Parts: sequence; structure tokens; C-alpha cells
Amino acid sequence: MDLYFSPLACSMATRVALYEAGAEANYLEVDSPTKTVLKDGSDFRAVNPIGLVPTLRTDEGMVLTENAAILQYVADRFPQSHLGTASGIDRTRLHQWLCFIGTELHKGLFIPVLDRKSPQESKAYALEKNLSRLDYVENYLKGREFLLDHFTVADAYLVTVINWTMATPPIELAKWPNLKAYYERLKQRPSIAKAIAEEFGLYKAEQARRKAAA
Ligand SMILES: N[C@@H](CCC(=O)N[C@@H](CS)C(=O)NCC(=O)O)C(=O)O
Repeated sequence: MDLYFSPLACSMATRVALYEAGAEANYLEVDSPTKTVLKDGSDFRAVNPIGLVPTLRTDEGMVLTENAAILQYVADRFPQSHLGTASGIDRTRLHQWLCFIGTELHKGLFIPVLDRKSPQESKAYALEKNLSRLDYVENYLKGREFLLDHFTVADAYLVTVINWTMATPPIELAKWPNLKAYYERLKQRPSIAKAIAEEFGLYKAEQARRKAAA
């Protein structure tokens, strides 16, 4: 299995899921601006024409894209890890959270605020329109350990997205104490601690490369 990723990007959720599952995988770093696979200098767009991570190549050679799909694939592929749920309403709830995180938080709130090229007006609009989505998560998490009744790939995705608050000063996590406590708690989880530590190191190396090339 090959996971194409960029350091600390949303692809980290799949890394967490693979660590949770104890799965063997090759982690192939993509330089996002140039869409180059660092290991061999190849063009990532030959694998995924829209050049987005995560992209997963399965052991059977199928190429999968989109966080929600890849995360559910990993959960199904390694059922003993209990990263997903049984079919029925629990599966629907899992799907609901993956879609919410992917659309309302990841793309609706964080990307416009994080993107250096996004105009100030877009950042302000995203904050005005979508910051309240965090109030929703805050209320939901009251008295809960996880999004569902056990750790799932949705938690791996939520922690990955909330981890970006370290680079989005207008989104002060301290304003949402239940969410902050959830994030701090899950960051101690071995799979998440390992993924953040490794990808933070790669992120710093990536920043140094960019600085040297500028
Ligand atoms: N809809 C996609 C979005 C994935 C996405 O936005 N990936 C970002 C990293 S968090 C990326 O690859 N950005 C590079 C780019 O925009 O060129 C999914 O859910 O997988």
C-alpha cells in the first residue's frame, strides 16, 4: 500500500489510521507546490491528476482519492482495528462526521484561513460564515471521549484538522474548551503522537528546502 502525503496535511489522518491498524505501507511525500514525489522526482499528477493528497494505492494497485473514501477503505480493510463501524445507522453517523469535517471544517473554514494566497476578504468571510461550526463540535463533544462510541477514522480526521490551529491564529482553540480537551487528549494517543512528531519533522525540512530555494 502506498500513501501519498504532504507533511501535516489532511493526509495525516490516513497515516494515523494505518498506524492504528498496524498496517504496512510506503509513505511517499509529495512536494505540494511542484507536485513532485520526493522519493523519485516523478510527477504526482500521473498518479492523481488533480494533485491532492491523500492518495492511496492499494495492494491490488487501485488508486483511491478523497479523505472520506480512503479513511473508510482503511477501516474496512483492517476490521480488527475497529476504526469504522458496522453497517446501518452507526455507519451513517461515521459518514456524516467524515463529510462534516471534510466540507464544513477542512475546506469551509481552515483552507481559506491557512492558504497564503487566499485574499483577506476570503479569510474574513470563511471565519464569519464557518467559525460557528466549531461551536457545534464543542457542544457535541461535551461529556464524550470520541465522535462516536469508540475511536474511529473520523477522530483521526478531526484531530488532523484541529492540529492546524497552531498555524491559524484567528482560530483560538482555547475558546472551545471541550474541543481543546479532546484534541489534547487524543494527541497523547500513540498513533497520533507518532504521526504528529514524524510529520512535524518533515514539515520543518520542507520549510527549510523552500527557504533555501527562494
Ligand atoms: N477533497 C479532498 C481535499 C484534499 C486536500 O485538500 N488536500 C490538500 C492538503 S490538506 C492538498 O493536497 N492541497 C494541495 C493543493 O491544493 O494543491 C479530500 O477530501 O481528500
